[in-house]
Amino acid sequence: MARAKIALIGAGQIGGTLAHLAAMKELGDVVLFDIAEGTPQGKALDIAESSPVDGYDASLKGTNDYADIAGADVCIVTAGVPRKPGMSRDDLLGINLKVMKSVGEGIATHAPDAFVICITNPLDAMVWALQKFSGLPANKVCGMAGILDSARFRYFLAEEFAVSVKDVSAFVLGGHGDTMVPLTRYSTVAGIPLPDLVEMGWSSQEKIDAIVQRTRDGGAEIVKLLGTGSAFYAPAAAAIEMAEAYLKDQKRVLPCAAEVNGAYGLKGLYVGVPTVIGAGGIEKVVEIKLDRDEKAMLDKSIDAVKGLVAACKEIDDTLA
Ligand code: A3D
Repeated sequence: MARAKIALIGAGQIGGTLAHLAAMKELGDVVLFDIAEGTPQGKALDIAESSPVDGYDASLKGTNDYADIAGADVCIVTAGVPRKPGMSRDDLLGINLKVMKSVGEGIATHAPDAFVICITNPLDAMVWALQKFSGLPANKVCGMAGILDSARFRYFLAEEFAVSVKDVSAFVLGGHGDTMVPLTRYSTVAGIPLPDLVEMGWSSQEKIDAIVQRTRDGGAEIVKLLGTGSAFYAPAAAAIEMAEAYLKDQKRVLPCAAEVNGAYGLKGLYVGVPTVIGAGGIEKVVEIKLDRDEKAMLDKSIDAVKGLVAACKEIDDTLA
Protein backbone atom coordinates (compact mmCIF):
# COMPACT_ATOMS: atom_id res chain seq x y z
CA MET A 1 0.00 0.00 0.00
CA ALA A 2 1.30 3.48 -0.84
CA ARG A 3 2.43 5.60 2.07
CA ALA A 4 0.16 8.36 3.30
CA LYS A 5 1.12 11.93 2.38
CA ILE A 6 1.30 14.62 5.03
CA ALA A 7 1.50 18.27 3.96
CA LEU A 8 2.70 20.81 6.48
CA ILE A 9 1.69 24.35 5.55
CA GLY A 10 4.17 26.53 7.40
CA ALA A 11 7.70 25.31 8.02
CA GLY A 12 8.54 27.38 11.09
CA GLN A 13 9.10 26.15 14.64
CA ILE A 14 6.01 23.94 14.82
CA GLY A 15 6.15 22.92 11.14
CA GLY A 16 9.72 21.64 11.45
CA THR A 17 8.90 19.73 14.63
CA LEU A 18 5.81 18.23 12.99
CA ALA A 19 7.92 17.05 10.04
CA HIS A 20 10.42 15.39 12.35
CA LEU A 21 7.75 13.65 14.43
CA ALA A 22 5.67 12.52 11.44
CA ALA A 23 8.74 11.05 9.75
CA MET A 24 10.08 9.37 12.89
CA LYS A 25 6.69 7.78 13.52
CA GLU A 26 6.53 6.72 9.84
CA LEU A 27 3.07 8.25 9.48
CA GLY A 28 3.80 8.91 5.82
CA ASP A 29 5.83 10.98 3.39
CA VAL A 30 6.13 14.63 4.35
CA VAL A 31 5.92 17.80 2.27
CA LEU A 32 6.90 21.02 4.03
CA PHE A 33 5.47 24.14 2.37
CA ASP A 34 6.35 27.74 3.26
CA ILE A 35 6.51 31.11 1.50
CA ALA A 36 10.02 31.63 2.90
CA GLU A 37 12.48 30.37 0.29
CA GLY A 38 15.02 27.84 1.51
CA THR A 39 13.48 27.24 4.95
CA PRO A 40 11.25 24.28 4.05
CA GLN A 41 13.92 22.83 1.75
CA GLY A 42 16.61 23.16 4.43
CA LYS A 43 14.47 21.63 7.18
CA ALA A 44 13.31 18.76 4.96
CA LEU A 45 16.89 17.91 3.97
CA ASP A 46 18.17 18.17 7.54
CA ILE A 47 15.45 15.82 8.85
CA ALA A 48 15.93 13.42 5.92
CA GLU A 49 19.62 13.22 6.79
CA SER A 50 18.66 12.02 10.29
CA SER A 51 16.66 9.08 8.88
CA PRO A 52 19.62 6.70 8.43
CA VAL A 53 20.63 7.36 12.06
CA ASP A 54 17.16 6.84 13.49
CA GLY A 55 16.24 4.16 10.96
CA TYR A 56 12.93 5.31 9.54
CA ASP A 57 11.57 5.33 6.00
CA ALA A 58 9.80 8.51 4.95
CA SER A 59 10.52 10.89 2.12
CA LEU A 60 10.75 14.58 3.01
CA LYS A 61 10.41 17.43 0.55
CA GLY A 62 10.55 21.17 1.12
CA THR A 63 8.76 23.45 -1.30
CA ASN A 64 7.42 26.93 -2.07
CA ASP A 65 4.94 25.55 -4.61
CA TYR A 66 1.44 24.51 -3.53
CA ALA A 67 1.32 21.99 -6.40
CA ASP A 68 3.64 19.77 -4.32
CA ILE A 69 0.94 19.16 -1.69
CA ALA A 70 -1.27 17.52 -4.35
CA GLY A 71 -3.19 14.55 -3.04
CA ALA A 72 -2.18 15.03 0.61
CA ASP A 73 -4.12 12.87 3.08
CA VAL A 74 -3.48 15.26 5.97
CA CYS A 75 -2.63 18.99 5.97
CA ILE A 76 -1.43 20.60 9.18
CA VAL A 77 -1.49 24.39 9.05
CA THR A 78 0.90 26.53 11.09
CA ALA A 79 1.38 29.29 8.53
CA GLY A 80 1.23 32.77 10.00
CA VAL A 81 2.90 34.61 12.83
CA PRO A 82 3.24 33.58 16.48
CA ARG A 83 2.94 35.79 19.56
CA LYS A 84 5.62 38.04 20.99
CA PRO A 85 5.88 38.62 24.75
CA GLY A 86 2.99 40.80 25.94
CA MET A 87 0.80 39.95 22.94
CA SER A 88 -2.43 37.97 23.24
CA ARG A 89 -3.37 35.36 20.65
CA ASP A 90 -6.15 37.69 19.50
CA ASP A 91 -3.61 40.36 18.49
CA LEU A 92 -2.63 38.04 15.60
CA LEU A 93 -6.09 38.00 14.03
CA GLY A 94 -5.75 40.52 11.17
CA ILE A 95 -2.46 39.23 9.78
CA ASN A 96 -3.20 35.53 10.19
CA LEU A 97 -6.67 35.87 8.63
CA LYS A 98 -5.03 36.91 5.35
CA VAL A 99 -2.71 33.93 5.62
CA MET A 100 -5.71 31.60 6.12
CA LYS A 101 -7.23 32.91 2.91
CA SER A 102 -4.24 31.93 0.80
CA VAL A 103 -3.79 28.63 2.64
CA GLY A 104 -7.49 27.77 2.24
CA GLU A 105 -7.28 28.41 -1.49
CA GLY A 106 -4.09 26.34 -1.79
CA ILE A 107 -5.63 23.36 0.02
CA ALA A 108 -8.92 23.61 -1.91
CA THR A 109 -7.05 23.55 -5.22
CA HIS A 110 -4.47 20.88 -4.49
CA ALA A 111 -5.61 18.71 -1.57
CA PRO A 112 -9.41 18.95 -1.31
CA ASP A 113 -9.72 15.43 0.18
CA ALA A 114 -7.30 16.05 3.05
CA PHE A 115 -8.06 16.03 6.75
CA VAL A 116 -7.00 19.54 7.78
CA ILE A 117 -5.70 20.40 11.24
CA CYS A 118 -5.20 24.11 11.92
CA ILE A 119 -2.82 25.33 14.63
CA THR A 120 -2.50 29.01 13.66
CA ASN A 121 -3.77 31.45 16.30
CA PRO A 122 -6.19 32.80 17.35
CA LEU A 123 -7.11 29.17 16.88
CA ASP A 124 -10.90 28.93 17.03
CA ALA A 125 -11.45 31.89 14.69
CA MET A 126 -8.65 30.86 12.30
CA VAL A 127 -9.96 27.30 11.89
CA TRP A 128 -13.48 28.68 11.32
CA ALA A 129 -12.13 31.01 8.61
CA LEU A 130 -9.96 28.26 7.08
CA GLN A 131 -13.00 26.03 6.68
CA LYS A 132 -14.90 28.87 5.00
CA PHE A 133 -12.00 29.87 2.71
CA SER A 134 -11.24 26.26 1.71
CA GLY A 135 -14.86 25.15 1.34
CA LEU A 136 -13.88 21.69 2.62
CA PRO A 137 -16.52 19.79 4.60
CA ALA A 138 -16.57 20.84 8.27
CA ASN A 139 -15.91 17.28 9.48
CA LYS A 140 -12.58 17.39 7.61
CA VAL A 141 -11.38 20.73 9.06
CA CYS A 142 -10.53 21.06 12.74
CA GLY A 143 -8.16 22.84 15.08
CA MET A 144 -5.57 21.66 17.57
CA ALA A 145 -5.67 23.24 21.02
CA GLY A 146 -7.55 21.01 23.46
CA ILE A 147 -4.95 18.24 23.46
CA LEU A 148 -2.23 20.79 24.20
CA ASP A 149 -4.22 22.59 26.90
CA SER A 150 -5.19 19.32 28.58
CA ALA A 151 -1.62 17.99 28.26
CA ARG A 152 -0.41 21.06 30.16
CA PHE A 153 -3.10 20.49 32.78
CA ARG A 154 -2.14 16.78 33.00
CA TYR A 155 1.55 17.59 33.33
CA PHE A 156 1.00 20.09 36.17
CA LEU A 157 -1.33 17.66 37.96
CA ALA A 158 1.12 14.77 37.62
CA GLU A 159 3.81 16.98 39.13
CA GLU A 160 1.52 18.02 42.01
CA PHE A 161 0.54 14.42 42.82
CA ALA A 162 3.99 12.96 42.06
CA VAL A 163 2.45 10.30 39.82
CA SER A 164 3.00 9.25 36.22
CA VAL A 165 1.58 11.51 33.53
CA LYS A 166 0.18 8.31 32.00
CA ASP A 167 -2.30 7.95 34.84
CA VAL A 168 -3.60 11.52 34.71
CA SER A 169 -6.38 12.40 32.32
CA ALA A 170 -7.72 15.91 32.13
CA PHE A 171 -10.37 17.83 30.34
CA VAL A 172 -10.27 21.33 28.88
CA LEU A 173 -13.23 22.77 27.01
CA GLY A 174 -13.96 26.01 25.17
CA GLY A 175 -11.91 28.42 23.11
CA HIS A 176 -8.11 28.36 23.08
CA GLY A 177 -7.65 31.58 24.96
CA ASP A 178 -7.65 33.09 28.40
CA THR A 179 -11.25 31.93 28.86
CA MET A 180 -10.55 28.21 28.25
CA VAL A 181 -12.36 25.95 30.69
CA PRO A 182 -10.27 23.30 32.49
CA LEU A 183 -12.87 20.96 34.02
CA THR A 184 -11.72 19.55 37.36
CA ARG A 185 -14.75 17.27 37.77
CA TYR A 186 -13.86 15.40 34.59
CA SER A 187 -10.14 15.27 35.32
CA THR A 188 -8.86 12.16 37.07
CA VAL A 189 -5.94 10.18 38.38
CA ALA A 190 -6.55 6.54 37.44
CA GLY A 191 -10.27 7.30 37.28
CA ILE A 192 -10.45 9.19 40.62
CA PRO A 193 -11.86 12.70 39.97
CA LEU A 194 -9.89 15.72 41.22
CA PRO A 195 -12.52 16.82 43.80
CA ASP A 196 -12.25 13.33 45.41
CA LEU A 197 -8.46 13.59 45.43
CA VAL A 198 -8.75 16.91 47.29
CA GLU A 199 -11.07 15.24 49.83
CA MET A 200 -8.56 12.40 50.14
CA GLY A 201 -5.91 14.96 51.11
CA TRP A 202 -3.76 14.53 47.98
CA SER A 203 -3.90 18.27 47.35
CA SER A 204 -5.77 21.39 48.41
CA GLN A 205 -8.42 23.33 46.53
CA GLU A 206 -6.06 26.35 46.48
CA LYS A 207 -3.35 24.33 44.76
CA ILE A 208 -5.80 22.92 42.20
CA ASP A 209 -7.10 26.45 41.52
CA ALA A 210 -3.52 27.63 40.96
CA ILE A 211 -2.91 24.74 38.52
CA VAL A 212 -6.09 25.63 36.63
CA GLN A 213 -4.85 29.21 36.29
CA ARG A 214 -1.37 28.05 35.24
CA THR A 215 -3.02 25.89 32.55
CA ARG A 216 -4.94 28.91 31.24
CA ASP A 217 -1.70 30.91 31.17
CA GLY A 218 0.39 27.97 29.87
CA GLY A 219 1.04 29.48 26.44
CA ALA A 220 2.03 32.88 27.85
CA GLU A 221 4.41 31.23 30.35
CA ILE A 222 6.37 29.70 27.45
CA VAL A 223 6.24 32.89 25.35
CA LYS A 224 7.74 34.84 28.27
CA LEU A 225 10.49 32.28 28.87
CA LEU A 226 11.47 31.96 25.20
CA GLY A 227 11.57 35.70 24.55
CA THR A 228 10.91 35.11 20.85
CA GLY A 229 8.23 32.82 19.43
CA SER A 230 5.85 30.50 21.23
CA ALA A 231 5.63 26.85 22.27
CA PHE A 232 6.33 24.32 19.55
CA TYR A 233 7.31 20.88 20.88
CA ALA A 234 4.06 20.17 22.74
CA PRO A 235 1.79 21.77 20.08
CA ALA A 236 3.44 19.60 17.40
CA ALA A 237 3.09 16.42 19.48
CA ALA A 238 -0.60 17.19 20.01
CA ALA A 239 -1.35 17.71 16.30
CA ILE A 240 0.50 14.52 15.41
CA GLU A 241 -1.80 12.62 17.80
CA MET A 242 -4.80 13.94 15.83
CA ALA A 243 -3.23 13.12 12.44
CA GLU A 244 -2.44 9.58 13.60
CA ALA A 245 -6.02 9.09 14.88
CA TYR A 246 -7.29 10.00 11.40
CA LEU A 247 -4.75 8.04 9.34
CA LYS A 248 -5.13 4.89 11.47
CA ASP A 249 -8.89 5.23 11.99
CA GLN A 250 -8.30 4.98 15.74
CA LYS A 251 -11.63 6.50 16.86
CA ARG A 252 -9.71 8.43 19.52
CA VAL A 253 -11.71 10.61 21.90
CA LEU A 254 -9.76 13.85 21.72
CA PRO A 255 -10.59 17.45 22.55
CA CYS A 256 -10.24 19.68 19.53
CA ALA A 257 -11.74 22.75 17.90
CA ALA A 258 -14.57 21.35 15.81
CA GLU A 259 -17.62 22.84 14.17
CA VAL A 260 -20.44 22.42 16.67
CA ASN A 261 -23.99 22.20 15.38
CA GLY A 262 -26.69 21.56 17.93
CA ALA A 263 -24.58 20.47 20.89
CA TYR A 264 -23.94 23.05 23.63
CA GLY A 265 -26.66 25.21 22.04
CA LEU A 266 -24.33 26.21 19.20
CA LYS A 267 -24.81 26.52 15.48
CA GLY A 268 -21.86 26.51 13.12
CA LEU A 269 -19.30 27.76 15.63
CA TYR A 270 -15.82 26.26 16.01
CA VAL A 271 -14.91 25.74 19.64
CA GLY A 272 -12.98 23.26 21.76
CA VAL A 273 -15.10 20.18 22.49
CA PRO A 274 -14.51 16.45 22.98
CA THR A 275 -14.65 14.69 19.61
CA VAL A 276 -14.17 11.25 18.10
CA ILE A 277 -11.48 11.27 15.38
CA GLY A 278 -11.29 8.41 12.89
CA ALA A 279 -11.17 7.85 9.14
CA GLY A 280 -14.26 10.03 8.76
CA GLY A 281 -12.41 13.00 10.27
CA ILE A 282 -14.42 14.50 13.12
CA GLU A 283 -16.88 11.64 13.41
CA LYS A 284 -18.68 12.90 16.48
CA VAL A 285 -18.91 15.87 18.82
CA VAL A 286 -19.44 14.66 22.38
CA GLU A 287 -21.81 16.75 24.50
CA ILE A 288 -21.07 16.32 28.19
CA LYS A 289 -23.21 17.33 31.16
CA LEU A 290 -22.11 20.59 32.73
CA ASP A 291 -23.15 22.07 36.07
CA ARG A 292 -24.18 25.71 36.33
CA ASP A 293 -20.69 27.10 37.02
CA GLU A 294 -19.10 25.05 34.24
CA LYS A 295 -21.81 26.15 31.81
CA ALA A 296 -21.25 29.81 32.77
CA MET A 297 -17.50 29.45 32.13
CA LEU A 298 -18.11 27.77 28.79
CA ASP A 299 -20.61 30.46 27.76
CA LYS A 300 -18.02 33.14 28.53
CA SER A 301 -15.46 31.31 26.42
CA ILE A 302 -17.95 30.87 23.57
CA ASP A 303 -18.72 34.61 23.67
CA ALA A 304 -15.01 35.35 23.31
CA VAL A 305 -14.81 33.07 20.23
CA LYS A 306 -17.96 34.67 18.76
CA GLY A 307 -16.31 38.09 19.17
CA LEU A 308 -13.27 36.92 17.19
CA VAL A 309 -15.44 35.43 14.44
CA ALA A 310 -17.34 38.73 14.20
CA ALA A 311 -13.99 40.55 13.88
CA CYS A 312 -13.01 38.20 11.01
CA LYS A 313 -16.28 39.00 9.23
CA GLU A 314 -15.61 42.72 9.62
CA ILE A 315 -12.12 42.43 8.16
CA ASP A 316 -13.10 40.16 5.24
CA ASP A 317 -16.62 40.67 3.95
CA THR A 318 -16.53 37.44 1.92
CA LEU A 319 -16.89 35.69 5.28
CA ALA A 320 -20.00 37.59 6.37
P1 A3D B 1 6.83 30.38 13.10
O1 A3D B 1 8.03 29.67 13.57
O2 A3D B 1 6.90 31.86 12.91
O3 A3D B 1 6.35 29.69 11.73
C1 A3D B 1 5.33 30.21 10.95
C2 A3D B 1 5.73 29.99 9.50
O4 A3D B 1 4.64 30.39 8.68
C3 A3D B 1 6.96 30.81 9.06
O5 A3D B 1 7.97 29.94 8.58
C4 A3D B 1 6.42 31.71 7.96
O6 A3D B 1 7.33 31.92 6.87
C5 A3D B 1 5.22 30.90 7.49
N1 A3D B 1 4.23 31.67 6.75
C6 A3D B 1 3.81 32.96 6.95
N2 A3D B 1 2.88 33.29 6.04
C7 A3D B 1 2.69 32.20 5.27
C8 A3D B 1 1.84 31.92 4.17
N3 A3D B 1 1.01 32.84 3.67
N4 A3D B 1 1.90 30.68 3.61
C9 A3D B 1 2.73 29.74 4.09
N5 A3D B 1 3.58 29.96 5.13
C10 A3D B 1 3.53 31.17 5.71
O7 A3D B 1 5.58 30.12 14.09
P2 A3D B 1 5.28 28.77 14.93
O8 A3D B 1 5.51 27.59 14.07
O9 A3D B 1 5.93 28.86 16.26
O10 A3D B 1 3.70 28.99 15.19
C11 A3D B 1 2.80 28.93 14.11
C12 A3D B 1 1.40 29.36 14.56
O11 A3D B 1 0.92 28.45 15.55
C13 A3D B 1 1.31 30.75 15.21
O12 A3D B 1 0.16 31.42 14.74
C14 A3D B 1 1.18 30.44 16.69
O13 A3D B 1 0.51 31.46 17.39
C15 A3D B 1 0.35 29.19 16.64
N6 A3D B 1 0.37 28.35 17.84
C16 A3D B 1 -0.80 27.77 18.20
C17 A3D B 1 -0.86 26.95 19.31
C18 A3D B 1 -2.15 26.31 19.70
O14 A3D B 1 -2.21 25.61 20.68
C19 A3D B 1 -3.33 26.54 18.90
C20 A3D B 1 0.30 26.73 20.07
C21 A3D B 1 1.48 27.34 19.67
C22 A3D B 1 1.51 28.15 18.54
